[in-house]
Amino acid sequence: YNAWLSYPELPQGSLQEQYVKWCGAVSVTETDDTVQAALAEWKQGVASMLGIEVQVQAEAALADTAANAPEHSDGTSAGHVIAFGTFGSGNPLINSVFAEADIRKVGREGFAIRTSAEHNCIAVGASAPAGVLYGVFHLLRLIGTLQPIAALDEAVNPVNSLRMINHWDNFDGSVERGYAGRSFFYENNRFIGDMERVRDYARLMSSAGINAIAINNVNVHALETLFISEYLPQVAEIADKFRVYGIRLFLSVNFAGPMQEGGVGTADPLDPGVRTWWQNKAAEIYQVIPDFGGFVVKADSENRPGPFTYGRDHADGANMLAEALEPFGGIVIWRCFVYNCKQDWRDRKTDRARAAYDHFKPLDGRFKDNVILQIKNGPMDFQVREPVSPLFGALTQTNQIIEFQIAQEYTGQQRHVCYLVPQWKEVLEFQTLAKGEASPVKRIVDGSLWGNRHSGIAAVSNTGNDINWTGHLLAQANLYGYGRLAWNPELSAEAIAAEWIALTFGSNPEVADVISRILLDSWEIYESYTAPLGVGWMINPEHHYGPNVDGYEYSQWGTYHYADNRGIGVDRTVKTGTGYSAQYIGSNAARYESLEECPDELLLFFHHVPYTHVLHSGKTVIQHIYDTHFEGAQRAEGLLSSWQTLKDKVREDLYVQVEQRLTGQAAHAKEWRDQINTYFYRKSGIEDQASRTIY
Ligand code: GCW
Repeated sequence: YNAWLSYPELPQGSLQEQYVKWCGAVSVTETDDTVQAALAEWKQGVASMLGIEVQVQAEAALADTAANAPEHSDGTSAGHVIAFGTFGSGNPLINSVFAEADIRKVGREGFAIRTSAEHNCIAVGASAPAGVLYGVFHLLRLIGTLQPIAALDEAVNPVNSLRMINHWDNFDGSVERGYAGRSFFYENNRFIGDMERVRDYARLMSSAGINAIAINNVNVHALETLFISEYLPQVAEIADKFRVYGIRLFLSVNFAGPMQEGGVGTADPLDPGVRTWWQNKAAEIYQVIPDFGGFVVKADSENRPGPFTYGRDHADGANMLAEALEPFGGIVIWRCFVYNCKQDWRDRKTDRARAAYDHFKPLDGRFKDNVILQIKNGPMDFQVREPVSPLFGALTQTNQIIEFQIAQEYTGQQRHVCYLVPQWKEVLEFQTLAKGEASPVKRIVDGSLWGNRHSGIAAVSNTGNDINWTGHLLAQANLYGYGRLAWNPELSAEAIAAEWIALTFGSNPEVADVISRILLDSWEIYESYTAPLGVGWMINPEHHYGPNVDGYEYSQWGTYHYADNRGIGVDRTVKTGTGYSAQYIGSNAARYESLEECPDELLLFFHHVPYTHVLHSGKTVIQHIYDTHFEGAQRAEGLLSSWQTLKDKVREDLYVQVEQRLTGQAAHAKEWRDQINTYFYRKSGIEDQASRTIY
């Protein structure tokens, strides 16, 4: 339940002795809730990892912190102290350890940390209370991952200013695409009010670096529409808990709110009555939630209402809401997941992949300064493999954030292990070429490439009321990893995995090796036994779990593979296809357009090819399908056997949970293997070169 904040006891050794020596006493002089939350966390972490009860020093005692004070019998040293607080707030240690030059390096949410020999102190100083909390989590993490702390000296600032989680929780307690039980906010159209759980959630999120959470589904139904009116007091209670942990609360809103709540007969964004309605709403919200983050909006998408009904565009809609929030410093996060979901499969011209760019590129520059466009990482929908959305690079005058999906909707639904940090990193590193070679997605979303006022990363949560939060224990690594990556995209997938493992399972290197391999191989394995070469979507309609090659082939959702007896893939070239490849810049467009140059893993996303087409790997497409599916299912079995080497080495209950899931995955991977292989064998009539069993 405490996940990566369970603070396993540290092994005896020189580092542990060093920590014990330092951690006996703490100096904190501020009463601010957030600083006090940091103190509570510090005490809990130190008690649990090191078995010592931290003494909180009063101000008077601080003065005589003597350099050569005696060692106590429990190994703590009276001379050593940890100090934390905001700069200039009256903690004498913070004020003496940090000079003006240090303070200048620390941003709004950052912190400085230094081991000072002179003061016999490890000081964590920040500009604001949230930075203190991040700094304390940082120090706890250093200890939990067995890093030396005797010579710390750095200033740490988050790279992305918005580090957001989107819940798809509904008021009835269900979670759209939720795979970890039900909502811990709502049940049966009421707020559960379990504030302890909300607080623990806020702790977890804050420790991973999250600073913004939208608590309701982007599909806003009738009752959730009233979150900004009737239910505002309960929403405010959650915001109060979040605030302590440096998290701003956001709400998803219904664009047709003014109509549903009555009074206004339209939701036309240019109608003065509608504008006033939203302005009044904003004022009411800020009365009770003074630091309210703003609105998340899914409009004119998958049957949600929006400005199109009134002949207006997305900029009209977003700007109207932005105007209402502006006086209070709120922002509008407008989603770009807009496409025609009523497509006729016979229509080969309409290409869903093109939609976001076609809708939003022409609006670049028209959005107000407090509007952010939220763009899914790929042009389709969180498939195991997609190219990067071409909107990154195309919008040069608009605030934008990327949207990832921590929930594993299309990547095994938290029944299969699929560590997504490597995928997210690949996306963030993608060179858009928007401003020459130095224009990776990460520099667009952190706001540095175009100098945006608002920037960052959002992701769909994978949590629920399951006791371990994420259903599959190993899916916690995605939640943790997302936060860490949003804080600092330079962290490697390996380093993030190593942190999560140590914080969750303790520091046994053998355990760490096995779990790390499982996590780092898992995305590739999942990809290999599911949809090949970037084609995507071979899943059962609606619930999206399990193989069904033609599940979406004749549907209206715009998600096709066009497999017949000769070949497979979607022709998205300019020359003969939908022209999607031209949405990329320069050599990216050329590479995707070219059958020869297109990377193997995206081949079927961009091209329709015969099964005998030879990949860069030297294999034919059909042989690639057979080989990866046989290997994938085998490697899925391998995940289980690796895990089984950990029996008796990790906590029994944790061991069992994961063993069960991996057993299910191994069996289910065979189902994928056999359905996909059989389908393509029957379509193509081409034998497997290795003559393995295909049904
Ligand atoms: O991935 C799709 C999901 C929908 C979801 C939609 C969206 C919240 O299947 O369940 O709706 O994306 O992102 O809006």
